[in-house]
Amino acid sequence: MLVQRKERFVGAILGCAFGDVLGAAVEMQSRQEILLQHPQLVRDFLPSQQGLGFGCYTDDTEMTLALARSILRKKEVDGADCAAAYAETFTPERGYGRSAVQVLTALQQGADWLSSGNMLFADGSFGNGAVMRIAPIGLLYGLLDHQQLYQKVKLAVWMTHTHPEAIDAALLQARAIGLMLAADELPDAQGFLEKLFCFVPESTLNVKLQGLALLLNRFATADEVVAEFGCGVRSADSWPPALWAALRFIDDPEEAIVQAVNLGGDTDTIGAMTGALVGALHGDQWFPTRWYEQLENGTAGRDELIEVAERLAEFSAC
Ligand code: AR6
Ligand code: MG
Repeated sequence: MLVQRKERFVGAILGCAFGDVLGAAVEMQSRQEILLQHPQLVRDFLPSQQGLGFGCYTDDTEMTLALARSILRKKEVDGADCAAAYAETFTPERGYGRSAVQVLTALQQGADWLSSGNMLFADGSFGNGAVMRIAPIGLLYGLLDHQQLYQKVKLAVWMTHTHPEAIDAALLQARAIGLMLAADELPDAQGFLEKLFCFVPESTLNVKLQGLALLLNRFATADEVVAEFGCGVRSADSWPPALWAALRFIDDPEEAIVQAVNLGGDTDTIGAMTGALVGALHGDQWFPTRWYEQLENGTAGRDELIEVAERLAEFSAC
C-alpha cells in the first residue's frame, strides 16, 4: 500500500465527515427500522432530520474541525484553547448532546474549562462526544507512548468529558487511528486488536474489545454486532461497533462506512468514527464522487476540511 501521509490525513478528516453526513439522516433509528425503509442499505446522503441543509455535517465533524484549528493555531494541544475553539465553533443546530449543549454554552459565557466537564453529570459524561472528535490527535500523536497520548487526549476532551469510559474510548480511537496511519499493508483484525489490548490493559473497554475479537473471528453479522453492543450514544456501546465496521471491511472504506451507519443507533457518530479509521488507512483516492460532491462546501465546508487536514499533515512533519 503506497498511500501518502498527507492523503491519509485528508482521508481521515473527510472520512469522518462522510460517515457523519450519511448517518445523520437515520440517527437513532434502529437497524430494523433502517432496513425496512432502505432494504439495500443507506448508501447515499439523504435529507437531514435536523433541518440542516442537504449534505451538512453535524457536531462530530464540527468538533473535529474545531480541535484541528486549535492545534494548528497553538502548535500543541492546549486545553484552554481547545475549549475556546469548541465554544467559538459551536452551532447548536448541528445536533449536539444534551450535556454538550450546556457545557459549550457555559464555555461561551466564560466558564472554567477545567470544571465544565461535570456540569450535568457528577461522574462526567460517558457519551461518545470525546471519541467522535479525536481524529486530529490520533493523526498527530497516535503512536506516542501511553502516558503522553493520554495527556493529549485528556487536554482535548476534559472540558466536556471527564468520565473514564469516554476518555478511554478517545484514547483507544486515537491509538487506532495512529496505527491505521502507519500501516503499510491492510492490518489483520486480530493483530490490530491485540495492539489495542496491550496499549490500555486496565481499560473497562477491554471486555468490549474481547467481545469484538470473537465477533470478528467468526465473521459475525451486523445483527450480532448490534445485539452485542447496542450501538447507542454511550462510548462503550458505539466505539466498538465503529471499529468492527472498519476492521471487518478493511479493504473497502466506502463499504465500511455504509455498514457502520446501517447498524442503527447513533449512526452519524458510528459512521464518523469508522470513517476516520478507514480514511487514515486508505487516504483520499476512494472517495465516492457522490459523497464528495454533495458534502457541504460553504464556510467551514469540504474545502476547509481538506485544507485543515493538509495543514495538520504539514505540522506533523515539522
Ligand atoms: N449518566 C447518564 N447519562 C449520561 C451520562 C452519565 N454520566 N453521560 C452521558 N449520558 P453528552 P456527547 C447520556 O450530552 O457525548 C450527538 O448526537 C445522556 O443522555 O455529554 O457530546 C453526537 O452526534 C447525554 O445526553 O454529549 C453524538 O451522537 C448523552 O449520553 C452524541 O450526541 C450524550 O452525552 C455525543 O454526545
Ligand atoms: Mg451522533
